[in-house]
Amino acid sequence: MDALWMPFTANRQFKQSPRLLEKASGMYFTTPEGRRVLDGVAGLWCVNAGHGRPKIVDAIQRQAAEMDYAPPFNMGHPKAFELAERLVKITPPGLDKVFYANSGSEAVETALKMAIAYHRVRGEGQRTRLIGRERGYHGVNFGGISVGGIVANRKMFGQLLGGVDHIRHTHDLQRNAFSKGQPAHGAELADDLERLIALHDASTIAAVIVEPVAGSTGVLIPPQGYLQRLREICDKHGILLIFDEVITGFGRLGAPFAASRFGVTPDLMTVAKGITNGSVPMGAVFARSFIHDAFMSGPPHLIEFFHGYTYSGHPLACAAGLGTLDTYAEEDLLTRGSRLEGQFEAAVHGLRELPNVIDIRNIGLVAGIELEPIAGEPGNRAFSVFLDCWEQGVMVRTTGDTVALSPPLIIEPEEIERIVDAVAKAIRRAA
Ligand code: PXG
Ligand code: PLP
Repeated sequence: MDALWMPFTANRQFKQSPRLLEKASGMYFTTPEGRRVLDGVAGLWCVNAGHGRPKIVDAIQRQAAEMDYAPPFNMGHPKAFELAERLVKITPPGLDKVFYANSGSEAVETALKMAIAYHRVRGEGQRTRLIGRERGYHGVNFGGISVGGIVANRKMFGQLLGGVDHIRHTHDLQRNAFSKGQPAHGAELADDLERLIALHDASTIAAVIVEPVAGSTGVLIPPQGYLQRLREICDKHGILLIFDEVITGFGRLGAPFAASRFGVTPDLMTVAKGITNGSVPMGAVFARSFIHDAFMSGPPHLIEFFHGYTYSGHPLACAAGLGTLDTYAEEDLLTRGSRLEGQFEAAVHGLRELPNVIDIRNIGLVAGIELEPIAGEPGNRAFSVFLDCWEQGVMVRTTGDTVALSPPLIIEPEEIERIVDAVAKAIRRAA
């Protein structure tokens, strides 16, 4: 195991008692020892249609045999266009243009650059400042960690991007603990953007980026009216609003996108993960036409946007994306979460009386169960819940002292009960 330096992992601890996964089908992983593990997190919030779906597998296999690779600059291949057409049919109206990347992190970098360049092509080149939010996660590249607000992801890496500021996060245990769905309090926290506008002046600000529901930081649901208010403030000041929907996209909230669920349309939207059901790396930025069109003003033979990746719109990813959209459509998966939400909500809120549970948050098919940290050992209580669940054959995710659930959208009611039961047993044992 020596050669591999594992990402976001306590390498030495892992290598002492490795947790290996070898196969996956439907709701289950199988370990090399043949143990089945129920997937309570859709892999890493990405396998929304469950594992090993035949249409996706088949599409990837056929594409690999037919054409492995095609250069994306000054060339095209039919599936890249076809997938873009299919995608804009399910995005909220107005988000009509697709730019491909290969991960959520790359989608974020792409969106941030697009926002700054957009202002510049329309003659407002002084609008370069980017605003993120405390506790935000926007991937791990320099732009993403600069606008991100998770200290461990930032503090080791120097000065980061200049000209970045952050609005306050919306987590408020005092007023909102154990809210079901969107919490009642905190819409006014969006006004924190006005504070930064007063400090920096709107004429210097290119864009604001937020996760509509913050995932990695522990599942923070936006207070009622909060996103609407952010939208209004951005509109008032000519600032672009970017929703990072890498987790919330593709059905997680019981609607195709968070923007659809909350009725707030951003100017740019980043996605990844569920776009190919986690099967082949892919990310994308959806842009409103006015942003795209602003770039199309110079001489037509010149490149309009100096940006792109060797693997933008990779044929295997596009094929996987098409197979994924077919699978979502055939099984109505992009709205299935709304039909299961009631049962899921009741099940997770059933954990409320267990020891050390200080908050439960849920929306669609995502939930966070926040535990009181062990004094002096932040994260350890939740991590022991994770290990205990793993022993019980259930995979959950932890972030800080929050246990996160975000199962594949094909989940059945009995499987919801089984996951929540395992978490309940583990929380009792972690007391
Ligand atoms: N934005 C958001 C909102 C994300 O959730 C990314 C960007 C980056 O995507 P890539 O594909 O570059 O990883 C993400 C990814 C966790 C966890 O601990 C969450 C993510 C990634 C890794 C771990 O919950 N989300
Ligand atoms: N580094 C070097 C030396 C390269 O030539 C390239 C791409 O051509 C890159 C980095 C970027 O790689 P990618 O396009 O896969 O992001």
